[in-house]
Amino acid sequence: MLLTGEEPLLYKMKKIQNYINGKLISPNSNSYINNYDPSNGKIYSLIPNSNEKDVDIAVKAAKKAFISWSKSNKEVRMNFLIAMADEIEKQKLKFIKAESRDNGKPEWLAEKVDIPRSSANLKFFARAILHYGSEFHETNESVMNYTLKQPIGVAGCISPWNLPLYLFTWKIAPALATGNTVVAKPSELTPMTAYMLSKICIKIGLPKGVLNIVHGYGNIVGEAITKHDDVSIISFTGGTETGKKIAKNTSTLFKKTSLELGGKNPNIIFKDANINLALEYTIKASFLNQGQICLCGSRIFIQKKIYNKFKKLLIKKASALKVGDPKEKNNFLGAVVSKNHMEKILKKIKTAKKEGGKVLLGGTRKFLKGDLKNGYYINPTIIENLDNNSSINQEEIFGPVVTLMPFEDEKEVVKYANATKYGLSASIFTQDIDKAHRVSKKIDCGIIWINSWMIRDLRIPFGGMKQSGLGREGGFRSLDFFTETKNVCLKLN
Ligand code: TXE
Repeated sequence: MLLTGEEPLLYKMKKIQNYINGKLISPNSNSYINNYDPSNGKIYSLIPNSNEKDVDIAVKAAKKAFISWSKSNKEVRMNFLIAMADEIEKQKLKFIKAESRDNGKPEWLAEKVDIPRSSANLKFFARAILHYGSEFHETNESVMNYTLKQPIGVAGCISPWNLPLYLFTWKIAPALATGNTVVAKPSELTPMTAYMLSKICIKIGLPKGVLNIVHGYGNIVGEAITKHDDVSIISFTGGTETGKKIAKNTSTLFKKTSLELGGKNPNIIFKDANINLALEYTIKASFLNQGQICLCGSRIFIQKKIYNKFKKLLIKKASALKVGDPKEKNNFLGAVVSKNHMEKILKKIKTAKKEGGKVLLGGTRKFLKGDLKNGYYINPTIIENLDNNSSINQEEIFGPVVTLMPFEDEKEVVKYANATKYGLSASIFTQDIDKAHRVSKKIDCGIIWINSWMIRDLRIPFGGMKQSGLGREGGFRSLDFFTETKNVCLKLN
């Protein structure tokens, strides 16, 4: 819904601003989008409804800033990124509360994961740039080659709502560290912490135009960034359907593009697994962040011999999870990100039932009392009796909903695991290490965890196969992505 400026209550509300050319400014349209607090369904701030003109101004500023930023000493770039991270850490309480309010996630989760990872991303790439080398090839006694890794220009960084500042910094940090300038767009559902970061950039004196943050709708602002002639490189994380649209726009303009998209990840429990360990990780992989992580293990395959036992234990453990006020420490799940998203998840559960699914736990919206009565809460949901080919097992739900499926043996589970259009991640639980390696080799996905889930080392290649994405980021790969490779051949005469 757009705000026209007429509504008296909303008129006074906190307005987020774009950060362009070193300044906080209103959008060209002077219109705003309502920003909802998912915990209570109320509007609590306003987001710039920016358009192509705002993007163009931001790109021009970034293009100008590129002239000096691309030539700046890498220690200078490192120091700015570290200063950003230090400020996030200093203001961490404010950031934790803001992230939770904007997204609906529990505050304890923002404190444990989102905010520390955001500053860690900035520091990691700040330091990585100091250790980034390039290749040298000696062809023969008189011929040698050296490879330059040069900044490209203006990078477009488009990030989603599930891990807002975490994924925003995951993109802007390597882009800036390598000497590019950036036009970034956070999700219109969770713009607040990126806005707070823009204030930090002003505080630490980041040169104007180096980072620009344009808020607004994806199909307007996001699309304008991907289509702009002067944006040479795009890094995107979000849904597969959006990824397809972006790929269309960037491929005809030959822009370097990295896409981190959705997943329908298998979580495989063999009969010889350490059951307690498998249970502990399965609970997290199913319901952490309300199941809104691309790496969540939403298809749980359990070997037939332990199917009933594991199912019972999982239901018991999941039914003990509390859903409610994100501010409450004991709540494992908060609210899902938006009303639309909640309705989409509930609709998928309905479809699952129509397709013959038996709901073993949850399956419903949870209504809280008092001020939170209109919040977007969904009970942890476990469904069985669905074929791997059913739409529920093929489409990403991105909510606290998992399905259980029995399997006979290794061969069968590998077949099931690979039978989706996605290929992002998988978890394998077994105490037979040979089997774990064998199965890892056969599963078509970019990231595999053995006896664990979502342990992240920022140096590893991160990304998906098939429709889960294009390219890998992480460590020096991110620095490779944000640079152009140029070989220089020298012949000594
Ligand atoms: O994400 P979108 P949505 C999945 C999840 C979810 C589905 C849709 O299944 O239900 O995607 O979610 C910007 N050009 N994931 O619609 O649209 C948008 O403004 C350029 C998985 O909320 O992909 C936002 O900044 N940009 C996922 C970003 O893209 C566009 C995380 C992501 O939004 C655009 C989120 C366009 N045409 C959702 N349209 C993951 N893999 O982590 C939108 N955007």
